[in-house]
Amino acid sequence: MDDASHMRAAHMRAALGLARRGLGQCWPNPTVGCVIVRDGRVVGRAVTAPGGRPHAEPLALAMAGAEARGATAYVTLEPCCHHGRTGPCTDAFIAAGIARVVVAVRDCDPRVNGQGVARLRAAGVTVEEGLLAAEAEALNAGFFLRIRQNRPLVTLKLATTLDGRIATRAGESRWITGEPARRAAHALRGRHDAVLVGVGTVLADDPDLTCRIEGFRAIPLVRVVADSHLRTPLTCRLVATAKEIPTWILARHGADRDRAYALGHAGVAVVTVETAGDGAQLGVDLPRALRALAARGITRVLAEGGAQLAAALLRADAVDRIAWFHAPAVLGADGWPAAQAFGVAALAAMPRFRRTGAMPLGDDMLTEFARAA
Ligand code: AOF
Ligand code: ZN
Repeated sequence: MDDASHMRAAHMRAALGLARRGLGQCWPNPTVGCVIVRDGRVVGRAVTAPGGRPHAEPLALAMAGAEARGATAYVTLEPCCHHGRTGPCTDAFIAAGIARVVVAVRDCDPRVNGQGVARLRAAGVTVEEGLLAAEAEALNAGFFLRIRQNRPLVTLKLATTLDGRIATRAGESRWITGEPARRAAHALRGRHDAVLVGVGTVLADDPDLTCRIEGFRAIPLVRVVADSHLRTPLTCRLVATAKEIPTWILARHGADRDRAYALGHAGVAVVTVETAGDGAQLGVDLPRALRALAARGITRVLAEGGAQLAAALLRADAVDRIAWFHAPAVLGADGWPAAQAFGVAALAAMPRFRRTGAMPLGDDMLTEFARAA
């Protein structure tokens, strides 16, 4: 690589770093980073605002002011060309006199999908595509899945012993991993749109499911419970705080109406999901439940347990990534497993993943995986 391409990659990497800050906060929109460079100097930089608007480009342009004329803009996603609540980003670039736009990946939203690039070129702007495309694709994997497959990205979080246990035989589980790992788990919540648990976890732990890192999030994390028969107690913490923090329950079609009404009155959104055939262990058909979440705009879900939910997601081939926190401890076979049985007989049918990262956290480890291609 020559100096110029090093600099271009560095600017795009900076734009990706900005975009990363928006993870968990921009749904239903993607999080986009934009860096504007004039004569080798960064004159504007921005990320999509919380809630998904304004887009990154007008924010970066506002920072650059008159210096945008003749400058190069690095964007992690193709600029939009549709008329949303504000004008198209392509037109904002053109009006500001941006000379060159470097795009990491195209926006698969059918309103854009190549038309943003075409519009810029038609206006005489030089457009270059594909710089750090794989990184940009992975960063917005949740948004791309929502648009292309009508489902969000699912990250399964597991916190276990070395032998994959999550509680003693008496059900004691606090705490298997140490403080640094638990903080990292909260940061993980911070980068997802929603956290998903099975009703068994609500009944056993009465969790808050919030991101308890001060200042990490500008919009609240949506809390979702898979609860086919509406067994979530009206007195649990999730319901008690549902008016302040978005709380959704995924229930079977035909679940008790009075309970649905009472939960709704408490501020919970009860989302009913049709059940079909092998609607599986939780009674909620998970692929359909995930589609229901995507329809509401969710792009990134962190599934936190329990063992039934983990098994049902794995069986449905719905796990895209795994964040595995493991402590240097062993519980043995009478400890509770991280995933219930889900009927794998042949190794060929076993869900497989590839390792994408590993990080020590005190005595614990976080190992990250993505679906094997
Ligand atoms: C950009 N820059 O920062 C983002 C973009 O509802 P609207 O009008 O906000 O449009 C949403 C669409 O805009 C979304 O589906 C995606 O195609 C694009 N998001 N585009 O130029 C941004 N967040
Ligand atoms: Zn835009």
